[in-house]
Amino acid sequence: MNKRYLTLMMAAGLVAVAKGADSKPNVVMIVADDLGYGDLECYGAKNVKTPAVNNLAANGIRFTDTHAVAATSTPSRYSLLTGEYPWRRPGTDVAPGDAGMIIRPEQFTIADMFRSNGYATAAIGKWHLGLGDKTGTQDWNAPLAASPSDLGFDYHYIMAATSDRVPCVFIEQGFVANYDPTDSIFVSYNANFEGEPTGAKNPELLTNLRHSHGHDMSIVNGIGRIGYMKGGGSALWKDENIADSITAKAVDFINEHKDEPFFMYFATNDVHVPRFPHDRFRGKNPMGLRGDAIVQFDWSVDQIMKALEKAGVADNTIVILTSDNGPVVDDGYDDKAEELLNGHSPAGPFRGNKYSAFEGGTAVPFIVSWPGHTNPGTESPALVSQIDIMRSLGSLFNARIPKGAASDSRDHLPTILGQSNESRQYVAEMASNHTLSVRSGKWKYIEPSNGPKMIPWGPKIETGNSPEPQLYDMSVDRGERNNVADKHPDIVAQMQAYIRDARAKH
Ligand code: NG6
Ligand code: CA
Repeated sequence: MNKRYLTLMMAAGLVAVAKGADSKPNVVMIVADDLGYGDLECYGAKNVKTPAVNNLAANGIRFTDTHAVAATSTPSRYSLLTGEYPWRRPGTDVAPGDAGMIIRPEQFTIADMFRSNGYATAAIGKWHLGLGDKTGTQDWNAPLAASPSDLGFDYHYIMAATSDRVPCVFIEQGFVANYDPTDSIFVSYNANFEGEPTGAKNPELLTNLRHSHGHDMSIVNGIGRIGYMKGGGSALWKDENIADSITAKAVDFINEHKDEPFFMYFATNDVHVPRFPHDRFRGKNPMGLRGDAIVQFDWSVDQIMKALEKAGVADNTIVILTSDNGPVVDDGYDDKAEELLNGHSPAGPFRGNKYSAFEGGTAVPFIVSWPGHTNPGTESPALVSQIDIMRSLGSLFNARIPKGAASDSRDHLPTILGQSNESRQYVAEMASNHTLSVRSGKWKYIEPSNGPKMIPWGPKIETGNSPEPQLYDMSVDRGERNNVADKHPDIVAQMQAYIRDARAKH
């Protein structure tokens, strides 16, 4: 088929995907943090308004069965950005703020894929995949030895880990943003620095938020953190301004690259703890700070959509909105998230939350919009895994991916663009204790694992652990209440075989 003919057919809506043609739409991937399947109005949330996200869903496809690869951030993001399951690389569990860079510079990432196809690329917001060479060896007062610049990102403005972990500064192009030469930065995850207060010893200095569990080490902006840091001066972030800072950088990136194809990974801090949104988002819902953080997230989405519109590129931009793992209510700060739920179910119909092997651990919102290509206001029941995002997007422009890279990712572009409801045959999900679960067709299988029934360190979350194999029929039991493993030994065997295969080195 010649190109002109293909273009004509596309214009007529006859061919929705321009495979092999010069199809280079911009891609904006918005990844929220700990935002649950039930946390958005368009996914049934009643206590909080999310008009910008609703609007995105109204213009695109709302998926009802999409999964992050893992129930915590680092392994989930590792998979999203590399197309490789996290258990293939040791050290992909929740990373401290002084972790060495987990994705190695020689690895081919989703950013390398876009960049090698002529895209400008950016990572803005939460990183949580390590920086520099080796854990604990970074000099935060000089350019870092390794950063997202080595992973295919032309531009980055990121938090090293999470907002509850030191260092509490942004890193821009491999160096502390707004570096304050009068106040050198030191970071340790082993010991405090002499004379520095901690949340444990100086609770009177916790003027903005108190911890409920953990988070009692260094105090920055009146909030206790995980890890110790000293210095930072004017480079230290203020939690209430994080959404403003990262959104402004995202809008700048859009404006600066509107005349060329761009890929932007926009990873919000919302709605991770410490939840401390800007005053202007407060008190707009009955759920307190967690609800306010959802409102703030929606505002960021709105700003990005407006910026795309204003730059004249909205029609040529695929926007994907999702989350890195399931929700959590009390994740270590006394923000009254649990007391103020007012009937809200952060994980929607699912059992378990973040960390869990139950569906609430990895079931995430997933919305895809590409004006003129995605059918407005549709819903897709297809079973989708974030592991496939890399190769599916690469398929837009027939990306060449080196042998061995993105080895677990598969091209499901027609499903992601809503042209097909074809599901991934098997979707693997990893709980925080590395228990693997599999979804396939109507089945959900959780492999046997020892360990406590509840998360032992604070959050009130069911782990999904059981020494017995668990099998649930999701077509009638979305809440995973009725274990039917005994009745279907053949399905159990098939699921176990898949896990053995997926876990094996290849
Ligand atoms: C836990 C933290 C939790 C959160 C999580 C990582 C404690 C007691 N809890 O260890 O607050 O930071 O790690 O969350 O320290 S994630 O979404 O980035 O994976
Ligand atoms: Ca997370």
